[in-house]
Amino acid sequence: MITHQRRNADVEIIELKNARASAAVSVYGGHVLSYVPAGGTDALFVSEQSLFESGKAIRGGIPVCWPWFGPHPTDPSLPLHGFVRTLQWAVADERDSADSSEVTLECRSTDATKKIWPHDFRVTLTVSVGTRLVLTLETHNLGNEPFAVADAFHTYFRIGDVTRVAVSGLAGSSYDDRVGEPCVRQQAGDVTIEGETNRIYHSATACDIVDPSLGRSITVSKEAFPETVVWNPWIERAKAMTDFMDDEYRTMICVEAASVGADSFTVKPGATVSQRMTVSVKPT
Ligand code: TA6
Repeated sequence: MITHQRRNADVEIIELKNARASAAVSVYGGHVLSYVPAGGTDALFVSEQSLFESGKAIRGGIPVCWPWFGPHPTDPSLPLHGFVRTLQWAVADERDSADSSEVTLECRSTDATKKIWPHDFRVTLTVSVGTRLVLTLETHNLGNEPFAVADAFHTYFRIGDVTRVAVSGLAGSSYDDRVGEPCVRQQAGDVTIEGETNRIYHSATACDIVDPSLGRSITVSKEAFPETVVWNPWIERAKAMTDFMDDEYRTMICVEAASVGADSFTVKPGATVSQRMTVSVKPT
């Protein structure tokens, strides 16, 4: 079943529900807010203090960072993580069956987007909800010039206690450490969180978020995303964020499917690039 509701004047929510799972997707931002496998609890975290208003990014769920990740490479006055997470998207298609529900959202270039990024594009996000949550992002170049894109599904996962979680799958990978002086390090063993963490792993391997407090393991796999970003703001940065509660750093971890830095990609005129992230949850 697929139903539409309005949270407020800016934010329309699509609820998808079938025998396998339920989910909620905001048309504003093209943003997945919730994924609950049947009999389980939400795999995604959304801050209780998140704003749901035009011009502000939703804090939690799955923000789409596009067409750049982090600060704009040359103009720091432009928004962090690109601009599609604060655009109104449109519903392009919906499909529903007993075991799977799917919605496709799209956003296109407008005069306003061309003022900050001078390209003609169409981006589609297909959210497929069933035994797994599958997000497919397609970047279409509708213009006459190639353009470069860096992007990410900046996924906030709900966890029981960040100090007890281990992220496996990244051992041996090198990463850019973004806390303190930027440097490159090598991951030894599982990733555990003991302080502010902001790392870009050069690894496309699937990761497991092993969470003994909630008794589950969440697998994140990706196609055409060469990097995995792991982020937790920890105590001081959590306090500094006005749309995030001081103690919420304990119950979230971002494990992001990303294509950034040297792995930004070029889309030729008329071409489409497709990328995918799959999330599955199993009890442990
Ligand atoms: O992915 C990690 C990161 O780039 C951090 O540097 C951090 O600030 C975060 O994303 C959240 O960014 P936002 O713009 O949503 O506050």
